[in-house]
Amino acid sequence: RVLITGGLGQLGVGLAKLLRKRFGKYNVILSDIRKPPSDVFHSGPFIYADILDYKNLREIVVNNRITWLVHYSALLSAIGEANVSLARSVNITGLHNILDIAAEHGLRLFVPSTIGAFGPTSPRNPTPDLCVQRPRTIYGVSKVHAELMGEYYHHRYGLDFRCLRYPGIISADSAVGGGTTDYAVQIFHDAFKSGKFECNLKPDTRLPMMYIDDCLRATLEVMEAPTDTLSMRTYNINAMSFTPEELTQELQKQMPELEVTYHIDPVRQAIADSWPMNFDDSNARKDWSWKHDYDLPELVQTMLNYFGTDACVARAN
Ligand code: VAH
Repeated sequence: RVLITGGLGQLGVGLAKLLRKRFGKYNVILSDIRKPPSDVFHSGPFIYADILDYKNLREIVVNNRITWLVHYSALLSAIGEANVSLARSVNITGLHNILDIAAEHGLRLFVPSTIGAFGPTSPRNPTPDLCVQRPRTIYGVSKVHAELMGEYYHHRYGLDFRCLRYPGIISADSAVGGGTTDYAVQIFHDAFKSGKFECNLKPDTRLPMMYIDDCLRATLEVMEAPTDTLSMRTYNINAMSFTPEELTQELQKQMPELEVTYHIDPVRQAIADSWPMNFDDSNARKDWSWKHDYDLPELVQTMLNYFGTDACVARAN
């Protein structure tokens, strides 16, 4: 049985759908500290789980015979900078609880890391799996800590820890919250709503990005990879890198009326300028045959299909 923490964030509901298709509806339990929308509640098992409450977590793992844990609870980059103490307790103390429970009960544990686990002194173009990691956000620092602690528990206690460094994830049917890459999701919502978008990063800010379906498939693939194929426990995964300008141009091929202006958010710009521009994921491609499906044109086409291109063009006129 799989437990997903932080399940009501950008990725949890999509991952639950994928894993339920694979393992059966009642073998994947979604959890969060918020009340789920009714459609989520009725789509499969949901329970309240607070990763800061060790006893609550242990009860859930034992009573539901959990064998895999996907740990999605975290405060992301920009929101973490606005609340460092909460980010530290959720992203670090919460992670410690998860590690102890996973080791104690022999769970297979997936914890996502991020392009944000690198900093201004990391090589940025491209950024390899193994290099200097001195991130400048509490989010990045907490994710480097998660990588190091997960690998320590793997080598010291035999914990089956698996970790992927996600690029900025683009999704149509889930809201984003508190990230630096969120502009690349918001542009679609605003293009559909009003035909106008105000971007909070500079037009030439290049960041690694990935469509959500690729991200969730990579997560399932690495969780199912035979242990002896994993030469590492933490892998970069990559699909594409683009700038707001390139994304806008691709979008305007289908929506020429789309108007994009720029109003830079200095906090998010400073974070983006410290992150990788291109990700080297050759180890993931070598060890467990990682391959992305969505490049920029496919991403834009898929997102527009979701929002309904005709409606977009009509509204943008
Ligand atoms: C953020 N979307 O911007 C998240 C993610 C790689 C970016 O971690 O903080």
